[in-house]
Amino acid sequence: MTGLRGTVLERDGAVYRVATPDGVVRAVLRGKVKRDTPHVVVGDRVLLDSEAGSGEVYGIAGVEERRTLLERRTPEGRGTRPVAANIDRVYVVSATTRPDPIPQLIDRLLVVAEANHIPAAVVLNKIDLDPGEVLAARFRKAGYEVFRTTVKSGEGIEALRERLLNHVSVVTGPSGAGKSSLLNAIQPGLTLRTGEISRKIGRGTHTTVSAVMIPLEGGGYLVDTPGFSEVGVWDVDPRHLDECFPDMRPFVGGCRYGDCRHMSEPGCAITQAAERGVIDTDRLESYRMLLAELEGQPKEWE
Ligand SMILES: Nc1nc2c(ncn2[C@@H]2O[C@H](COP(=O)(O)OP(=O)(O)OP(=O)(O)O)[C@@H](O)[C@H]2O)c(=O)[nH]1
Ligand SMILES: [Mg+2]
Ligand SMILES: [Zn+2]
Repeated sequence: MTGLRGTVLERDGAVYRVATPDGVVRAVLRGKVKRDTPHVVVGDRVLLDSEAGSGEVYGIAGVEERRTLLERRTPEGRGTRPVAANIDRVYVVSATTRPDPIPQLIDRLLVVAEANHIPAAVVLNKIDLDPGEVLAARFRKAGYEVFRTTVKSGEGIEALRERLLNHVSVVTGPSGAGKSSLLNAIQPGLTLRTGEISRKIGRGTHTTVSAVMIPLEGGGYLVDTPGFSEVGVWDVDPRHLDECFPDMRPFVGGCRYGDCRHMSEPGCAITQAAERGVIDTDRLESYRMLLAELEGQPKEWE
């Protein structure tokens, strides 16, 4: 006898909310699954026991292999923690102002998506306060799809909603960028909590505390995540970091030395492309910062 299959929407302590063909049910991890997959996350496809136990709570009997996994670094900086599974698109959300955008941070989040082989796009929100055209041009030139939005007038929301349909997408980005506000604007009837921007530090106040997956009217899912205060890259082989930059990709392999790190080596095709203005020097700078970080960080086995 086989049980229900479903998708994890949210976790509340030890209890998971799971969407099944029979509706949303509550479930907890059973012993063996708990040992094999201690961190069941939003987006995980799970198999439930055929019958609910006491209090209408099902047991999670198995977790399907994940197609993709988005991870973040643990606050201690060592090791990673899964955030969401089976995501097929990442939207990096940044405000155009309040809080001030940090292009380098957006680059980092884009690299995390690329490293997980998940296509990524950029959302520049709060265009009612600042049009964000310069920033939009920076990311378009790098090869990313860019959405400019505001929840105040609703400009840009429809274009984003159309792209989200029938996909499993996640929004990520700094606290206060307006991720939850965007989701509320995209999905009528949704009432995710949104927070103020601290006057004192000019940053968001970490209003969203855990990932939650929202079924979209018309098909697809959208995952809201807490804003990151610190984002590291990890599990990326420094030798393949260049491939995580779509604007560098066409030049990878064109350097004089096969093991070129694109720092100051002679005959570097990527440095030359930056000198010609084909690649933004600012983006190359992001690459070099991340490379230094990756090469400096202790490996798992050290
Ligand atoms: N002017 C303006 N303010 C916005 C816009 N979108 C969101 N805000 C405001 O920005 C603040 C932060 O919005 P949230 O949606 O809570 O931001 P968040 O990215 O979910 O933040 P965390 O949950 O902390 O990661 C709130 O006060 C929103 O009202 C917008 O398009 N324009
Ligand atoms: Mg939020
Ligand atoms: Zn090179």
